[in-house]
Amino acid sequence: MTQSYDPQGARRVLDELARQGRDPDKVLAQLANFAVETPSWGYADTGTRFGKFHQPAAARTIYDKIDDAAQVHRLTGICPSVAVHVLWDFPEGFDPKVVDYAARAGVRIGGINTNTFQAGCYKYGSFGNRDPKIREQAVQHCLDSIAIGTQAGSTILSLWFADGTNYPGQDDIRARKQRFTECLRRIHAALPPEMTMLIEYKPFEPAFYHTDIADWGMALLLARAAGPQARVLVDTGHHYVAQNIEQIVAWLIDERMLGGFHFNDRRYADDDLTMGSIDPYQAFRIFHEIVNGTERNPLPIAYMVDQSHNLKPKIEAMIQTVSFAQEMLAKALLVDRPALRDAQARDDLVGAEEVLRQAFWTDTRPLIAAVRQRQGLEPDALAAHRASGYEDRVAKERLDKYGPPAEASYA
Ligand code: PSV
Ligand code: MN
Repeated sequence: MTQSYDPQGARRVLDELARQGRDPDKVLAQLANFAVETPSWGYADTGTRFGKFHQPAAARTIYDKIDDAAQVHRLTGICPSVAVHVLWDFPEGFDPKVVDYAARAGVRIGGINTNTFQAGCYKYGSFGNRDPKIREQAVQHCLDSIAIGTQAGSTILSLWFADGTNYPGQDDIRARKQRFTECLRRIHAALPPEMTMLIEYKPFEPAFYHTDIADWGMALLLARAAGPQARVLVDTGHHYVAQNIEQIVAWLIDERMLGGFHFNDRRYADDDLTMGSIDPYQAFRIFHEIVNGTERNPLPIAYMVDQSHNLKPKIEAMIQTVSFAQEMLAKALLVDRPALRDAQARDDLVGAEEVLRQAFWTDTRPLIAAVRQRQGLEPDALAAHRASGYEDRVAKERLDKYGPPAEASYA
């Protein structure tokens, strides 16, 4: 089913690097040091507004989610942190015991994701709400999230707002923008120096007429207005289908304002599908722009996954995603940049595109297997996970411990 280790395949990629006059060890180190954060909510049961299909092995508590994230890290070696969603993971309030638990499991708490979209009071928005009391409540939630981040040793506050309106005329769009600016400034003022605040955009859903932070330009303006520790977060699913995401990435890097990613794939909108399952070439082009823009001028970028796997086994889907991301980074590192610049300088369109295609069509899976072997890991993380029996074991443990979810049917 999956790829076994092919030392010759790895050798072929290393030879190509040597042919380009590159240091293969440096590339191997870049791949080993790549880190992708996985989301706690990607291990739990989720559904659509039409229903939920439960999985017996799905994580129920933050402790289960940490265990699952640790399993992904043990097998891939590149997922040392897990993003948390304040309300979903700490419904009874934050318990600092979680931090030690994560450390013992071999991971740490990563991005702190706020939730100002679920409670009934946010029906007409949070930071954009006309009612100052609701805005105050949303600001307080974000300040509490900063405090959680400080206790958890996290350096990322990740903000996504569902705010918007459903009908023309429902509210004053400019007034809402001004309320957002003011609230974001207040949050920014409370950030400890080591914490970055990421502002995520999304064109629609749940708002269907206008969304207050609908695209990267709006997020960029708000981040600039908020303060120097604010950056833009690009969720790959939050774009219209025809949009050129890699250009957005290139521009944000050039502005030094790209702070992080939420990786996933989509066919229609925010579908939360496994990264690369629909359009691997687009993911490659995004990594190409990252390498192109940061090779000589490094930029701290938080690579995170934001996927909800309704149908696939959750840990398997996560392993697929992070392995894919590492494979795409390897392809982007393989791009023969001097040859590309040369072809560009001669207006050789075909030659330039062929440089990209050459890298894209090179199978980097054996190289990732070699990186894992150097780290003392199994070369094929997915096969190793399947062979480990982890899924069956935790399914049994979780059913014994919690019983089936009230509305679940596994038949
Ligand atoms: C919204 O669609 C989003 O992308 C934000 O990042 C949320 O925090 C996350 O999904 C929750 O699933
Ligand atoms: Mn997201």
